[in-house]
Amino acid sequence: MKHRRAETVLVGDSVVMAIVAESPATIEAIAPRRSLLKRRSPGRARGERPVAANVDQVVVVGAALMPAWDPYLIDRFIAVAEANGLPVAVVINKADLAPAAASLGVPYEQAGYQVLVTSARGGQGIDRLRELLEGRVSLFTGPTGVGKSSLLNQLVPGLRLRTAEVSPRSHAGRHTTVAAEMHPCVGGGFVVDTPGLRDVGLWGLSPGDVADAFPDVRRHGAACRFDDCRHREEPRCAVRDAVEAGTLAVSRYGSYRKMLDEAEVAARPWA
Ligand SMILES: Nc1nc2c(ncn2[C@@H]2O[C@H](COP(=O)(O)OP(=O)(O)OP(=O)(O)O)[C@@H](O)[C@H]2O)c(=O)[nH]1
Ligand SMILES: [Mg+2]
Ligand SMILES: [Zn+2]
Repeated sequence: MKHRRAETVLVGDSVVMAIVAESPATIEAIAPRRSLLKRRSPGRARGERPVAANVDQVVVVGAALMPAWDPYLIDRFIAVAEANGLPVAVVINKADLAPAAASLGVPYEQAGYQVLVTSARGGQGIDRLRELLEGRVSLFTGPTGVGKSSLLNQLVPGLRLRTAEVSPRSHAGRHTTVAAEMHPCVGGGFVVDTPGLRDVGLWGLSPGDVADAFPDVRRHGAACRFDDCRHREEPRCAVRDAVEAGTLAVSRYGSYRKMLDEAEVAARPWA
């Protein structure tokens, strides 16, 4: 396929292989994909980068501490999965370092996401996480150094993915995982470990796509006065009301506004 410059084979693809006697096996075709996760290439303004095929759900992992929980970054990871049409679960790892870790999950629970509080060190939440993964293809994503590989090492007996201490000075991760890799789970299903990112691009989501990538904003927005309300300064905006009432987290609303601004700038023809 490489010689024919056909489509790139991705982690998670089912392929047709030709195995002829002693010669090396070759991939002849890629089976139709039931899903495709892609995001923007770092640096390149509008290039898309496919990450994995046939993923059933995206598990967005953050650390309660070291590195500190970053709601905006987490919301961006969630939005990329939503924009790819994939279900999302949120994991708050390193709970052993932060007694109040569970409170970080409130904005996502309000949004309707399943939230798991875990510790790859102490073992907290690992059984529930294993249940979440059973029988499905799950992709772990999130910032670098939050413990994605460490969690997978706890979940899958015999797996020894490389992990590394976060920098003691900056508390930042070190980009230890360098490529997406898929591994079988015990209860059936597969997990895909991916390299952590410092940021994740939105690859030219239109402003309308941004609203769609925030199911909680969309849900509250159904009651806005104007059908085309973008939930900024418009009168009788049900989304702003929800923020005021505490049913939509300020952080979620702030992330939506920032990403909407970004999408509008990117959509300008001269940008
Ligand atoms: N205290 C504590 N440390 C953890 C936990 N999970 C992971 N760590 C540590 O955090 C550091 C980073 O863990 P990794 O598993 O390499 O993180 P990662 O998310 O895979 O990072 P990248 O591959 O760079 O994306 C390692 O030193 C782990 O031992 C946890 O639950 N509690
Ligand atoms: Mg890793
Ligand atoms: Zn509105």
